[in-house]
Amino acid sequence: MIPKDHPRYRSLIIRERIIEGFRRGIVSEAGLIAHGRGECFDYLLGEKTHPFAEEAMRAAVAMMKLALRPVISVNGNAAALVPKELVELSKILNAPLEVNIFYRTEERVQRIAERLREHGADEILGTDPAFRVELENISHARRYVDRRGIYMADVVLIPLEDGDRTEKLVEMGKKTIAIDLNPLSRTAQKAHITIVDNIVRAMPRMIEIAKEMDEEEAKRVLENYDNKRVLAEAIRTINKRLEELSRRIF
Ligand code: PTJ
Repeated sequence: MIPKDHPRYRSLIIRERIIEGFRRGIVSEAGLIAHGRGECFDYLLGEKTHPFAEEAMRAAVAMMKLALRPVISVNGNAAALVPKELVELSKILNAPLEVNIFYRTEERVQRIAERLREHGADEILGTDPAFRVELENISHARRYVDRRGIYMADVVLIPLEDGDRTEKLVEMGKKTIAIDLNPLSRTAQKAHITIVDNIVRAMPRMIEIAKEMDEEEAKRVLENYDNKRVLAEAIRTINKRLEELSRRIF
């Protein structure tokens, strides 16, 4: 039990969710490590949503609203941290959820799907071998995608994705939207839209934005969006924060 007055209460509660997800067979071993990396970048960002992330979230929602076949890719960490929000965003944006994991076991695919169902998901892609397609030139398990989902999608939301797959999706002509706390990761750099924020803060905010934004606004938002500028702003923000913190010491 984490005491509420602990200075790092919120971060520790989120960490507990990942550990619980690991115990329930939803999160992979590597998912625990990935979470630690995320925590570190979140610390550098001051554990809050910055204007550059808000801007990227608005562009992300706009892109999904205007898409013909948007899909939300779900891995172990995302399912452990924000299952309810994934289901809600999927329904608002009419974007199916597809379980797509890096460290693939059939059991974990089913556990993740079960968790999404517990939170109200009706249809979940990526679980039925009959619809499985193999992407070429990609060696690990994320080469498997669902024919009705990512394979056909024009826009894919990829929270906490690995670099190889992001590159592959971009190469296939898909618009990709990453949620990644590390603005230097290959995924962050390769995606068309990069939300440098914690998924636990980003998803609820994206739901709010999705409820408010109409098509006209979506078009305007996308026209003015520049991911390179947003990424550079994220890196500069970390840099400024570190300088400030170091000055406080000496
Ligand atoms: O469930 P699986 O098998 O698909 O595996 C999922 C992981 C996350 C293990 C897999 O996709 C992986 O290895 O990813 P990477 O390459 O470690 O990248 C994960 C990225 O997510 C890193 O850049 C982290 O900084 C970032 N990250 C971690 N936690 C969060 C996060 N970004 C946003 N919100 C978080 N809570």
